[in-house]
Amino acid sequence: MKIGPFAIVVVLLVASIAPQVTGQDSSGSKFASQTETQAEHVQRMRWWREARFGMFIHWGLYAVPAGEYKGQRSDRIGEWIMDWANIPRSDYEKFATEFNPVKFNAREWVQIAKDAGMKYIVITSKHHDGFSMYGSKVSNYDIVDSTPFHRDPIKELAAETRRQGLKFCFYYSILDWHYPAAYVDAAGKDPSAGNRVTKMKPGGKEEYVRYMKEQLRELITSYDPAVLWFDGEWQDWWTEEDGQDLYRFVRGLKPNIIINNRVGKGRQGMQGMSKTDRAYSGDFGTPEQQIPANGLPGVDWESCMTMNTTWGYKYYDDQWKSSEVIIRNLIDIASKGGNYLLNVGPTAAGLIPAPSVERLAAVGKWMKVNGESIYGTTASPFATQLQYGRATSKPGQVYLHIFNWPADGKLTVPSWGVSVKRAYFLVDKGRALDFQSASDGITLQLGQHPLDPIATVVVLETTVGASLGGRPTLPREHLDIEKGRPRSAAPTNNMTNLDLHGVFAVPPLARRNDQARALDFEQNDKIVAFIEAGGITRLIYGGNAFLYHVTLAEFGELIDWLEPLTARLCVIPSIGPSFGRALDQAQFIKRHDFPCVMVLPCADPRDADGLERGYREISDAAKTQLIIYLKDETNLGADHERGLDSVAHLIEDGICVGIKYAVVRNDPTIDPYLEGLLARVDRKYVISGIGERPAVTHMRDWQLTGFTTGSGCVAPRLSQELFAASRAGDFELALQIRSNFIGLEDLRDAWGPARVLHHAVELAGISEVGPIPPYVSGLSDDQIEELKSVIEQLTRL
Ligand code: FHN
Repeated sequence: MKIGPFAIVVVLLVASIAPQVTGQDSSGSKFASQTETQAEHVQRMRWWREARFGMFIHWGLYAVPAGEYKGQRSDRIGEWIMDWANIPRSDYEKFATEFNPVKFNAREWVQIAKDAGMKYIVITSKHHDGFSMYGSKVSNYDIVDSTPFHRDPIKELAAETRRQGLKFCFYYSILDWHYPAAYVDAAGKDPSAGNRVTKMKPGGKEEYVRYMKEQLRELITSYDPAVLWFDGEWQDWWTEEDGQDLYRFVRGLKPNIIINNRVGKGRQGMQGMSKTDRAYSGDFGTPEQQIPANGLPGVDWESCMTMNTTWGYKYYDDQWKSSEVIIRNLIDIASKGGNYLLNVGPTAAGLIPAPSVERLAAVGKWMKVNGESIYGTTASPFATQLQYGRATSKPGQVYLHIFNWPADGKLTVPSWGVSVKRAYFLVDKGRALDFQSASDGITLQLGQHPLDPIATVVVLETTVGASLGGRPTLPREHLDIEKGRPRSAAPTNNMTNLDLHGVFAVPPLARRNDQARALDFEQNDKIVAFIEAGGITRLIYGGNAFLYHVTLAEFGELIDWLEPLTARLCVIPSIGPSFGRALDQAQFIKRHDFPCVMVLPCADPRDADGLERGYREISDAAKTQLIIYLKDETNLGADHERGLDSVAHLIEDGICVGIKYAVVRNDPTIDPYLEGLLARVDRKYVISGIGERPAVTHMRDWQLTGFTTGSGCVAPRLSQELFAASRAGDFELALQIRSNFIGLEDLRDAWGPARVLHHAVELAGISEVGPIPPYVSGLSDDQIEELKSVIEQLTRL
């Protein structure tokens, strides 16, 4: 066996760089990527988003000294021993001769991960020490060529991971303390030792990038990883452009691979999320050893964490987290819409330390019973953190994870705009829990003792019978025959404390391209899925869906299709605009349980008193409360003041729970009518109702709660970001994001908002939309051509 100098074989390659386009990645920043529509992006990220829990494996030569070098120990992380013990390269290389993990057993490792409930494994193919843990053809400083082991554990692990149905992924360090052209220029440090920052000899970086690409090519073509988890990108010689180039190179080799944001320079330190001041590369944020305070709607992120205080094995580090802490971390992270990448640091003999195995088994025991409340879930629907635990959600279910059991066995759950049909312990689906509903939420009777001291999961079902195979099993007397649902004490709807703080998408309505122009719900599902994937959980079906012109029969179909969505989304249909039509439509609404309905603005004969009486009758007929849509100062009649008074009355009496304010102003900072409205009603009831153009001004200068958006149906993530920036008070960023929408908003204002949006969704590749119903005509070919380029611009962001 040959001992140093270890050779690095550099192959000059013809880099196949794909065309440079910009896009917006799910780590919140814009990125350079292959041409990928948002829908394709959603598809590529799907498995990862549903997985929620993975194993990180830091294994390498540093497991040989195991945290001690010539009697020197440190409380620093073990895999950095070449740095903190100032070990010159030639000395560190000697660890390879002692690295012989004969006890390594891929089947056992994968079994431990699988039994813990983990869905993917990310292993260090090469860490900062530059040692390749696989058989590399471009370096013999690897486990096959330079250790007595002479086996390729990565090959065995990749095969076994697939055999047991998990996803196999790689960690790869951009920082490489072993690369010949790299050196350390720091006081007291050996130039060939490890160090946080290294420098490159002239021409060394270009050479190293070629070497890295050759290693990544062999890693991807030989082992087919599902994720590339880069690290060590903080070197001064590494740039965002390098990151974008490497991102493209890797996606060029495997288009559906997922790459973390440490490929480029976007990461904000250990907080891990990407900055948003420009385009950054990467598909997800990487908080390290921490969990974000709040989730970030629409942003993919994964928190990586050690089980003790080191990533690489240190024989004396026994500061192990308890399994309770680990399980609650997993729940906390899932409740904020993130993934948990939990680390193990195997020994040089090839064993995962027993304390890790024990804790993973305990996590697995909990996941065996409660996995459903983690996998494939999305973030908590509640506006604020629950004091007694966390929540995750899925279509038709919200999972409460109770950490702190209520002394009196009663638990209050705040309303989130959706009504609860049934509640039960996840471990005992057959036994319904009693609960009382009130306007601000429900109170559950849980009983005296937790079923699991770490986290007891209660399921709140928001669609009758979902967990019992879809058929209602409740006794007839419990069923409100007319509504076909449990007779609950709750008022007819639960919008009283509607949370208008957010983005409401106002989607178009797809129709079949046939004589009948029937509503096409297969395509409408796609539009909803796309909007939801962008992080928007609130929908208003109104003008953009041409509800002014739907037939009553179509309205009935639409309502039947919308109702199941209410289980996971806040869905608001519209009725009217005329009184008679609204009353007819109310017959459909009252049979379902929408949080409220919006009344389309009336341009027919009307006056304030008449309208107020009409709205009260409509609300009563529909058995729900209303959002009033103000598109013009005369919508409430010629007497503006009187009109605003009537709105104030309707709010006071709980008939109206929100106002969609959509009166267009050239300068929305000057708006006496809005001033008059806000002088009468609390601004928490008023939402900016005309898309991104005035939204920032409305939220900044008028403190309106949120905004509705049509264009956001084509770029939901961007709308979410505009809202998040505004909510955070970063209006400069919000205005920057807003600027991306102006192109489309201009065309919508010029040619008709709903008309343009209808075509825009199809041009964006989100769904087919079919014809626009009569009374409104489609766009001309020239207009569509012009719109196409605007959409291409927006959807690439
Ligand atoms: O320096 C590395 C460290 O060794 C470890 O790999 C962690 C894992 O995320 N990342 C770096 C520190 O940010």
